Order: sequence, then structure tokens, then C-alpha cells
Amino acid sequence: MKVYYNAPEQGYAPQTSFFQGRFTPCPEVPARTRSILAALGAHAEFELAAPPPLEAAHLAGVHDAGYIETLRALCGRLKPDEAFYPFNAQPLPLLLRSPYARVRMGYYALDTSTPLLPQSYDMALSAAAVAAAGAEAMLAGAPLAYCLLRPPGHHAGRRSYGGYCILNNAALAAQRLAGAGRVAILDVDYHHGNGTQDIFYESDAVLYVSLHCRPEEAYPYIAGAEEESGTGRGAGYNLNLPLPGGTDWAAYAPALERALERIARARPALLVLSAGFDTLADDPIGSFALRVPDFEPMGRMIAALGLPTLVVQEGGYHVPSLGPAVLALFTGLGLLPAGGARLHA
Ligand code: Q9C
Ligand code: ZN
Repeated sequence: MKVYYNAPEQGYAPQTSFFQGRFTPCPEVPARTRSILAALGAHAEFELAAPPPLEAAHLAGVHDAGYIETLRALCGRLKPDEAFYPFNAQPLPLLLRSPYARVRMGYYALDTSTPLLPQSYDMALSAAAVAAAGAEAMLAGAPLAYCLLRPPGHHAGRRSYGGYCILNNAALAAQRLAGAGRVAILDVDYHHGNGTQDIFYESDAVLYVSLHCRPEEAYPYIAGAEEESGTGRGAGYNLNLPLPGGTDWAAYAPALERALERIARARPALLVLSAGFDTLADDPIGSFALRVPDFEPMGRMIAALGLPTLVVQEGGYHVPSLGPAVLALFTGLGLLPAGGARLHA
């Protein structure tokens, strides 16, 4: 199986998040992918590949041109050691009239939690390139591929960034795959993928189904309620399954079953799996109670859909667990022989 990976991300190390009025260490670090790469390296089934570069123009179906252009201008103006946090974080129309990218950027900010660095634009584009390459592989007939990337994407909306996400990698892949038939996105990150929901909310070409911690108690707070089910042509093509803090595999599995039933009913041609691992009990920012071995039955249940599946990396912040959890998932997905992942867990 091909593993598309943007190696330059190893040089991308945002240090500090600004969250609820405080500077806190940013958990979205290069050690995350290092943990995964170390685990994959022990198995010949994973074939690493660098994606071809992606031009910003190819984001057009997923992101607003003004957002992309402001992001590019902003990053180009930051000092080498600067981390940018918006002053405003609200889509107020007057902000867009400013000649300063620093002011315009506030229009596109979901919140202040995501530091933007001088390299953020290039890095986000390189992560999106990974997703595009993964989509191409699926269109060429691959049954399974993995997009290993940073920064993650599912909180980035059509014209918004946040939650360590700048461009929506999974949405870009889904958009490209939708040319080959209906696509389902299953999002198992601990956090609701408000960005992915936003991008496809009015579309029936892409079904978005998410299992996540309920918005009353978890980031992004502003989306993820069960009532959000899509509008227009997209009515019924958005399914949120919010779960309470403390959810373990015994409580998670029946919700996943519901998610998979909805997906099966939509008869998609392909599946995009937004794979977050911040549902693990040890995750420093999540409050669920999954264990590494739970990712194996999770993978098995997903594989039972019998769909070509593109796995796109999202969150997950307990660094030592990430590699083992990815192996457990791909064991369940049928790539690795059962039992193998446990040796590395
Ligand atoms: N102390 C993803 O998993 N801040 N993003 C939470 C908790 C935002 C997570 C702070 C979390 C965003 C892709
Ligand atoms: Zn997350």
C-alpha cells in the first residue's frame, strides 16, 4: 500500500497555541509523524511516496480564493521566528476591506488556537498535495492508501482555519474522488470536523459522518450537534454522532455501527477515513477512553463496508501511541496480518 507523505513537515514545529486566553504548548508536533513513521518502517506493506507539488489553484473546489490569497500574503510577511494569532476571529465583512493581511486574516480565523508561521502556507499546501496524491491513487484503482501528513485538516472550512488545521486535506481528496461517484467521509477524530461539514453541508455528492465528543464539552464547540444534518441537496447527507467524555470502546462501537449503516445506505463508491487518534485514553487533549488495540476492530468494522478506502491523517497527540494505533488500524483494515500490531503496541 502506498503511504503518501510530506517529509518537509519535519521542519514545521509550531510551539505555542493561544487557547482560552492563555498561551499553551502546541501538541501538533513533528514527533507525531515520527512515531507513525517508526512504526510503519518495521512493515514492508507500507511503501512511502512523496506527492507531486500541488498548485494553489487546485484548491478552488474546496477553499475560497480570498482565504487562500490572504493566507499566502500573511505568511509571506511574517518574520522568520514569528507566530501569528489573529486579533479578530469573526467573519466581520469590514475586516476584508483592510489592506493588511494581518487584519483580513481575522475574518478567516475560527479561533486563536492555531499559530500561523512563515512556512504555514507552504506546509499546508504540501499536506494538501499528499491528499491529492492519495485521491489520484484511488482513482487509479488502489483499494487502500494512507495520507500521512501534517498539518491536519478537518477543522479548516471553505473560508476558515482553526484547530491546528489550515487546509482541509480530507475534503480536497473527497472533492477529487467525487468525480468517480458518491463519496463518504467517516471522521473518527475525537473532535468534530466542522471544516469538512462546512465544505460539504449543501452537497449530496459527499456524505459526511462524524463520531466525536459532544460540542457542549469539546472543541470546536461551534458545530457537531446531532441536529446538523445538511441543507438543500445536502439535506440528510451530514450525520453527527456526538458522544460524551469518557466514551470507551464498548460505547464507541455501537455508534460506529450506526455510522457505518448510514454510509452503507448511501451506497458510496469510495470512502475517505479522517483518521484521528485523539480518542485514545492517554491523549493529552481528548477525554475518550479508547485503547490502542481498539483500533483493530475499528478497522475491521470499516473494512466490512467493502469500499476502496483512503485513510487521511488528522489528530492524535499521545506521541508514543500513534505508531501502534496506526498499525492496529491497518491490521483491522486487512493490510497487516492480525496479531502483528500487538507486538509493537
Ligand atoms: N487544551 C485536531 O485534532 N484546542 N485538532 C484544544 C485543549 C484545539 C484539535 C485545546 C484542538 C484542535 C485536528
Ligand atoms: Zn482532533
